[in-house]
Amino acid sequence: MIQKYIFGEPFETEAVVEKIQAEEGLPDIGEISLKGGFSYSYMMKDSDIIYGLGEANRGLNKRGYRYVSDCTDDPIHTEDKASLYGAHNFIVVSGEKCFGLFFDYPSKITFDIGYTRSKLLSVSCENANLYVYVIGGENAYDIVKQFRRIIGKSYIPPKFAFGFGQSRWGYKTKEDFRKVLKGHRENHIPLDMIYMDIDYMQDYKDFTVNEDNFPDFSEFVQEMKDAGVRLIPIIDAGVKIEKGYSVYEEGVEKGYFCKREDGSDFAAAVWPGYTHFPDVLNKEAREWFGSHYKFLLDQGIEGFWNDMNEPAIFYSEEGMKELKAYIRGYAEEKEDTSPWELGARTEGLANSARDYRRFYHCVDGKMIRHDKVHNLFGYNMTRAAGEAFERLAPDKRILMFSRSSYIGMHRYGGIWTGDNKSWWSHLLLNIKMMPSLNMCGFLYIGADLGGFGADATRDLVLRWLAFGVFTPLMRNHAAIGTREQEVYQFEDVDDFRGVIETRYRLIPYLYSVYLKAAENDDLYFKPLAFEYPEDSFAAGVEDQLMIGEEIMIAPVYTQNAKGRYVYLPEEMMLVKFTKDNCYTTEVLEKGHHYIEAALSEVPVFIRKGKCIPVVKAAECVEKLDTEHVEYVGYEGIFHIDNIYI
Ligand code: MIG
Repeated sequence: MIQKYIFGEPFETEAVVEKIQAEEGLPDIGEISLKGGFSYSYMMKDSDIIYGLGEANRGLNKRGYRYVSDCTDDPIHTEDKASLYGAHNFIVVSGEKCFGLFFDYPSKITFDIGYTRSKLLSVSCENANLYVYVIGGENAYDIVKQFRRIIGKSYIPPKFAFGFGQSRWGYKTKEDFRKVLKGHRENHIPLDMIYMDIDYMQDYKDFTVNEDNFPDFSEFVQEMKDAGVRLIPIIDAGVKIEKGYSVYEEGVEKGYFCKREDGSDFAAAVWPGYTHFPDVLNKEAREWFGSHYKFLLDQGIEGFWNDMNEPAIFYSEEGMKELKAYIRGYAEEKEDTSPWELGARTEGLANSARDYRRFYHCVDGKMIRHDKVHNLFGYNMTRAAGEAFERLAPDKRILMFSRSSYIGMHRYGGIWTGDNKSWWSHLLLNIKMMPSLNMCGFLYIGADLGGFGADATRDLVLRWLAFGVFTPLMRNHAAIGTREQEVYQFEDVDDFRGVIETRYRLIPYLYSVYLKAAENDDLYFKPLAFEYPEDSFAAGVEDQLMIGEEIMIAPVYTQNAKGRYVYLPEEMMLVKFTKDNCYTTEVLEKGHHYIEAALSEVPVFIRKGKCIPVVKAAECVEKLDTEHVEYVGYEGIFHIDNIYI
């Protein structure tokens, strides 16, 4: 049962697509106060678990901390951070009483989940203009599925997007891309995608390609495709201000950029220098921006990643002016001011709340200040692309994922979890975040495997890839200036081959699980508690995940570990996928086990009575031989009509 409540005059985010009649009065669970904004409070029982919040920090159970939905480009995801790139305001209270809550509010909103007071769940925001949905159901799993139904079907990527992707910020020339291809093909490590980061563009201009490096871009795209690899270019939010650059000139002429209060186009510096932001909340501007993806589609491109769409701002013209004035004053008059203050002001230039109040969107003829709808920018940039693909390539699936997002965007693309680091703790964070994202509709998801910032180690990359075998998006990505972490750069590449080949052996199975989840508003990754609600130990397990209806995974995420303890909520068959397309099996009793796993091995636990289809690895998805399928697991029948091979 779903109840909808209206407070004030909410902005239509279009997160929810099902028409629901609004209720009179207030929800009968918890309390609502409209004094000085909006706040919802509920006293949690000791045993209540709080699920949800999608792309958020810390655990699967969100209890014990506070989270702020406020899409932020912050590349240092330490434990104390309250905001990441996404805003996913859906939670489920799971205990004696079970209910879900969705706060459809496009600006900053705080979830204090037993942080200020250990039993108090409090959700608050500045303006009391929002929709609140209260979702009843038998249990947390049921509530999640009902929520998923009202927000509409999740995005489905093309099948090649289940292959392995290699990325690094810094690849620039054809040779850089050919080197990656060669590194994989010569070492017989499967590869389906190479990502093009900002350096493929001409001066970081969206929908351009560097002419010197790629004088014949479509031929190069084809050359790669002939070798089984798709090039996947990045698109940034800001459009470079440059005379003669058609995207800029059109946007100015048509009035499709975000404007200042005085009607002039707002300028924010990002990679290209000063840029304007396309007003993707404005329907016509969104259509216009989306149409530009055609430039790359026409050259054979079949996938994109949308970046910097919080939107990230290095500094604005106004911010720079203020800083300069401050420095002048500092030098001349304020010698007693702390130099730290000067540093803080410089740092505070980026992604500043002041800048987010300096520009406006035009929605249905009304000007809306950006900060009031801040969390919708990435969503609508990706929606621009998704809607354009429906027009430009209606019969084709296009790969699309974004950095910033809001619920609703899951219908148009997936997400990657942004600038993590080559830290073991971020591998664990990656594991815990996946089911939460699924609960909010995002199915095509993954983190930068091996870690984006900081220097990776060989064992970290291997362990992270072994988890990445199961994330729909399986991409190794790293920042410029960090240690090279392409898999063929390391010693004993056959270990890497073993892990990545395991992914390819499982693609028919994993893609099937994905399609079923997308079609049935279901989860791809589930917490153990969703499958074993009666098992009180399983309720607390956060580092093992259920996938589909057949398997459980328990990734190793500590350095130098030979394996790890795994809890089996029922008897299961341990299948260890090993190098050279081999595997071993062993049936294990319900309970606790220490499971060893070498760096090249990928353990999978098959549920009692189930089995999964496994094929032989190939160099790319298209070359998988799906005629010869082996069923691994308990003897029995895997319903053929349920797999999409
Ligand atoms: O300010 O395009 O999260 O994946 O490599 C950094 C360069 C901009 C941030 C993305 C990252 C990408 C990087 N971008």
